[in-house]
This record gives sequence, structure tokens and C-alpha cells, in this order.
Amino acid sequence: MPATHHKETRSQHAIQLEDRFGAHNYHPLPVVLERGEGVFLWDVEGKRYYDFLSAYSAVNQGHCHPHIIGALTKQAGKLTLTSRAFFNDVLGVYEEHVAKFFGYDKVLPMNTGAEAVETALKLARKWGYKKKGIPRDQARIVVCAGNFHGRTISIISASTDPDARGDYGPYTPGIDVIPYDNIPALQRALEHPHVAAFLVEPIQGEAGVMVPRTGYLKEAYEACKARNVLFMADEVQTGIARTGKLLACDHEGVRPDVLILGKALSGGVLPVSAVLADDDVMLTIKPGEHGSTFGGNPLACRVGIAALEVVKDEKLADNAEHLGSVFRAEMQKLVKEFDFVKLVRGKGLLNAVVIEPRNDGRTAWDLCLILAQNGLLAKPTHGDIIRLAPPLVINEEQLMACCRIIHDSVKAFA
Ligand code: IF1
Repeated sequence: MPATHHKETRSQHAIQLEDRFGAHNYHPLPVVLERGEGVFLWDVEGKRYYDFLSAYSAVNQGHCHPHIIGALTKQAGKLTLTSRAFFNDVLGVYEEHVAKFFGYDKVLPMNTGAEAVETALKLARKWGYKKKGIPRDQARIVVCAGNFHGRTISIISASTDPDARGDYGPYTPGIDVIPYDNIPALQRALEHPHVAAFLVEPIQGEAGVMVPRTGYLKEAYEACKARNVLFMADEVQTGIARTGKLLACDHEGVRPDVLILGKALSGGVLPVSAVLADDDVMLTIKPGEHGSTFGGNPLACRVGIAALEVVKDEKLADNAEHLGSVFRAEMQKLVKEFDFVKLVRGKGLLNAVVIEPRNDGRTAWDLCLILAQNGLLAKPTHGDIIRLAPPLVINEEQLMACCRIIHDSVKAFA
């Protein structure tokens, strides 16, 4: 090695490659990961971390869960993709499994969360014209300020986040934005006769784990029913046991007319998303009117079945419910001890703490760097909020160890 050439660490090399050859559409923490198992991640230098992001709630079942990886590898050598031009021996089995698991007539299989949200938007418009009698091209969709539903042009047309929507116009028309957690605003928006659907996150993840008041989802659902409007729940992040129930809507006994799933539907192994609805909605889309090359591929189906089996067999919702309460109680102690830890909020194991920027300009980002040094990975959202969401397979001993890491890191940050 020439003397002038610094011994470049493997991390530095990986970061430089991404910088040189990759689009700069993210600003990651300076951690280069190489291996994951359960609640743990290891970087290329062999340092171990607790994962408190869970790939934004895609890895609820823990990294590389053996049951899911087993299903993946077994199918991978047999048949990975047929396209929907033909039938195969896996898709129907998967559709029955998912439809019965969540209690709907039918499933429309897609890949990413955004594709599932786009599918739901198309389904709402199709139903609006075919069943509600909305005049052609006049259908409206109501969404909430602070939403995050994905990154496509139509979805960011509904966004109120300048970073998500800036300089991407012209925007998709027919979208009405109302304040989140505000029933009168929803009722006013639903007075418009051409509203086909209300699209809402039961908890707004990206906005900083905004939990609406108890009763909001139920009252919103009833307001939609009173106006023959579809209630569409985006449970891409809040679903699959993350908030302490199978679905966040289950906390209020709300059964969405259209249910949107993604992320942990595959346990973070590969992209698997889905839209669930009953026949009167789902069958408004006829053969040839929607599709996807990889949607419902045999590999994704086997992974999806295994991922849901883990949720059930390992009682992940109950674990998230119990440990979520333990976690918020521990974080509440930080709120009392440190004046810049403003509050903790969340449900199940989807939580966030709000960190007031220090007067020397240090922010939640700097605290996340200290957390990483202390072996816990988390990432701030919107500057001062740190989402804290470990895989749902975490046990109480591990959770308490993480609470100690968080306490020590906040103390060092102070
Ligand atoms: C990014 C946020 C989280 C989602 C909800 C649909 C989607 C997402 C409620 C789309 C995706 C991801 C996307 C990722 C970061 C992450 C995220 F910060 F962007 F907003 F989780 F909060 N509905 N969320 O949370 O699913 O197409 O990505 O599979 O884009 O930076 P996708």
C-alpha cells in the first residue's frame, strides 16, 4: 500500500462508493451494515447494534428470521416468477392465507407500499365511478396534512411536506387536504358529493408518530359511511402487529373498507405489499385494468405466508403491546430527568421522543450519532423527533438494555 494512501476503513470505502456511484437521495447515518439477525445489526467493522428503526417497521419479525429465510430459499430454487399471464400453485394459497388472516373477501398483490397506495387510489376512483355514480374524472380523494403514503407523483401530490413534493409539479388533481385528527374538517370535506375515499394513516409515522385522540378513527369511519365514502387505512407502517394489535385500526374496532399493507408483510426480506377489500369494491377492477410484473410472484407469496406465520406463532402483537408500555414508562423517566427531552408518544413498539435542539445548535441527529456509538441505531425525522421502533421480537431484557443505552446517550448529549 503506497505510504500516502491512508488505510481506508471498509466503512469509508463503502460510503465513498455510494457517494461516487449512487444518487444522493438520502443522507444516511455514517454506519455501514453488513449482517442482521433478530434485533441486532453488525457493521463492517464488526460492531454490534440494536436496530431501533427496523427499516421503518419492515423488519417487525427481526432480521433474517429463519422461518422466513427458509421459505425464501425453498421457493427460490423452484420458481420465482411466472407473471400473471399464467396461474401458479402459490398465488391462490397466499391470497387465501392473507384474505382470511385479515378478514377480507379479496387481496390485490403488489410490491412496494407506494404501489399498494396507488392501487388503492385507483380502486377508489373506479368504485366511485362504477358504484357511487360520481361523474367521470370528477372523483375526489381526501387526505390528511402531515401524511406520508409514498414517493410517486400522485402520492406526493397529496403531501404537505415540501421536501417530499417540492419541484415535482404539475400535481395530480382531485385531492383535498384536511387537518389530521379533526372530525369537523373531515365532515366538511365529505359534504362534496364527488368524494370517493378518505385515505388516512391510523398513526402518522413520518410526521413523528402522531397518535390521534382515541375515537378519531371510529368517528372518521362513521363519517365516511354516512356519506358513502370509502375509508382507506394506510397500515404500511402501523400494520402487522407494530402498534400492539394486528392492525392499528383494531385498537378502535374499525374495519377499513380498503386496507393497505406493505413493509413487514414480508418481514423485510423482499418487497411485498397488498390491498385488501370486499367484493363490492375489489371487483370494480376488471381483468386487464390493473397489474404488476412482480405483484404476487411465487417467491413473495411464500415469504409473505411465512412472515404472517411468525407474527401469529410468536404473538408479536402481544409482545409489542406489553413492551411498548414498559418502553414508554422508561422514556417518561427521561422526560422528567432532562428538560430537552420534551415528550414520548406512540403505541405498541412504534414510539418517538421529541428532542429540543440545544442552544449550541446540536440536534436529534447528534444524539443519534451518540446512540450509534453506544450500539443503538435510530434516525431522526423532521429535525427534532427520534423514532424508536425495534423489531417486535425484542425481549424485555434486551429492551431494558436499550433503555440504559438511550439514558446514557441522552446524558452524554446533555
Ligand atoms: C422513504 C418515511 C416512514 C409509509 C406509509 C406508504 C409508504 C411508507 C405509512 C410507502 C414508506 C418509508 C419510505 C422511506 C422511509 C419510510 C418512511 F420516512 F418516508 F415516511 F416509514 F415513515 N405508507 N415509508 O411509511 O412504502 O413505497 O416505501 O414501500 O421513502 O424515505 P414504500
